[in-house]
Amino acid sequence: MEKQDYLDLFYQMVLIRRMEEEAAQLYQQGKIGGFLHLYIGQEAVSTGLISARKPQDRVITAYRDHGVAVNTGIPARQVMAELLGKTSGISRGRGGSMHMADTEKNFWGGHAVVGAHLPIAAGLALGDKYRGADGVTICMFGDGATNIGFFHEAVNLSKVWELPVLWVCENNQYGMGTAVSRASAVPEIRQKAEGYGIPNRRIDGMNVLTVRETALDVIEEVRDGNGPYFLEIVTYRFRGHSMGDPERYRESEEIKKWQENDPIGVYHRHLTENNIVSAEELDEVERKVEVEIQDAIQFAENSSEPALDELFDNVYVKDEYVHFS
Ligand SMILES: Cc1ncc(C[n+]2csc(CCOP(=O)(O)OP(=O)(O)O)c2C)c(N)n1
Ligand SMILES: [Mg+2]
Repeated sequence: MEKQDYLDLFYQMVLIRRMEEEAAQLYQQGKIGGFLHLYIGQEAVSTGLISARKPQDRVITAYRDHGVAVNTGIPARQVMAELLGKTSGISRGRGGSMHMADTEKNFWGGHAVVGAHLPIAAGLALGDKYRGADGVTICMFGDGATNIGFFHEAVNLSKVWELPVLWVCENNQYGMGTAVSRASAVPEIRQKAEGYGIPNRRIDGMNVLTVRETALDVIEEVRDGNGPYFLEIVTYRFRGHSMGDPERYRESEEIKKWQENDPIGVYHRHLTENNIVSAEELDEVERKVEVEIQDAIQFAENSSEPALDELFDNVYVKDEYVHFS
């Protein structure tokens, strides 16, 4: 990695963190409607993972998707505008927090129904295999999603058909207020991949370089035609499940313990202690992010809302487009 690559990973993680801290404020002010699931604490997962993909590799995830949107190259302005439901947002203000997507960047969303995007991922991968394309579909989902039928159907079929898909479980220890130990029959989520004969690994998700290096390896393994691979990435969300979660299911001591391993702090120490970049250079990145975030908020606030007469656009297929014969 060049120095600029190291700085870029830091930039992306700080951008996600600051963007979401501001989003939380905007939510409190009533400027964001619907749900808001923050990714704070998990930034190293999508940043490391997506830094390892090639442009032909597809990315698809659940509703905790703001970080993934940034990592796939969607500007902070368009993410922020989408959160505020504005036409300048990446989904033209129709999707909001849970439905960011940009297929030109090979980012296939943002999905709100737990587990429902896993069969879609299998379908994307089947499409690539069928056409002889060399893309890998990277499908991210939570630990909770692995207890749902969609997961088992999609993961099973991916092995039967040897699909080019990288399954990535972000094990943040909880599905809403339910701890993994109360919902999963096996303590390590990766064990579920064993049942389907899929090679797998469980790794530390608080270290962006661990995630990146592992992803570089396994994405190429999938690309080489070896069928699916399963990664369990162990991480933690520092905030509630969504805004307004009273968090009665965990102790503040537990949160504090994980915060000692804040992925941004861990990476900052790694970079400075190994003299890869200086603390001043990292301060400079943080200043740059601050300007970008303030600009994104202004842009979002000043953008217009979708017009009322467009309410049903893109909802129903118009008659003239339907040709059954
Ligand atoms: C099919 C379905 N069932 C229930 C819900 C409600 N729900 C939303 S998020 C969630 C927990 C999912 O946990 P996990 O997959 O671990 O993701 P995390 O929120 O931790 O990122 C549930 C049960 C839903 N959205 N869809
Ligand atoms: Mg979870």
